[in-house]
Amino acid sequence: MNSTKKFCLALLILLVAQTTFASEKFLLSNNLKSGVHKTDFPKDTKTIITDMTTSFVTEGEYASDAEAVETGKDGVLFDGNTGSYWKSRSYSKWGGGVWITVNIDLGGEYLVNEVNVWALHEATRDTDSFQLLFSKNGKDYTPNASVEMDEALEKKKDFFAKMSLELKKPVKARYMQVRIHRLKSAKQQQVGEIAIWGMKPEKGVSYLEAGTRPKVAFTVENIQSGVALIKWGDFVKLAEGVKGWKIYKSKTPFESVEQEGVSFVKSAKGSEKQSVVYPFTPGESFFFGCDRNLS
Ligand SMILES: [Ca+2]
Repeated sequence: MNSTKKFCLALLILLVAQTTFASEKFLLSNNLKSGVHKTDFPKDTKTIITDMTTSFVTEGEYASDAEAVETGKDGVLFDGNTGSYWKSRSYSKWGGGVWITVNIDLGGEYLVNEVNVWALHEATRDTDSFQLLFSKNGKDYTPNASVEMDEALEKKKDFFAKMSLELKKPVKARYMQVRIHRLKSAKQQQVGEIAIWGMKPEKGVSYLEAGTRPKVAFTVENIQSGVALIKWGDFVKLAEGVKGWKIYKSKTPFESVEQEGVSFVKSAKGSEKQSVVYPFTPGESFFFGCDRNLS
């Protein structure tokens, strides 16, 4: 096994026959609309005014910190000020909850291709990541992607860092959820602004739908002759409800486990983050696939 390749597949993805990559980007979250505070968005930002409404999630595992809900009311997360004005931030209780979770209803279906969150990046007040989920009905949310705070950025007083999640494939959706997670070692998080970007979907084009789960992202490395280590640990944040993992192999690249030449290698428990596969003949090349088991 001289070379192995990162490879992803998911049977669910096969339902998507065609995907258009949206290059155009319009602000969908009305951040320029209120004009109450100094806006940090250029005045000529390309914008589509939407009927967006938002609400904090206040129950369940991802419930927002109560003080963040209180300070975040009146739409301060979408008012155009990314953090310089203290009344334009949602800030959690000192030592309080780790989540600020917001449901967003765009008021109609749009093709979403980027989400930004501005959060304070200081020694004791910091955010480590946010997750983006989409929903078809405004109730059940499917994780799509997540992004971490860039740790290369220097922590500075009053510095609101921009975390940017650009979707590899835009998603056609009306409902979405943004879950912003406090850095565990920090005492508080402060979020200045959320921005949603995208465009109007074109008629007759098939897009990735809100309920579609993302492909499993994983890596493959040779750890010794004929033995490979497959790791999907970075993907677990997006693996809600996964009961187990299945690994497949083939001598040729594949998009579906039903393709000729693809064979099942092994399964792993839902709680596992990696698996060792062997034995393979040294010198031969294989392609691997990793899928999730939801039932
Ligand atoms: Ca704001």
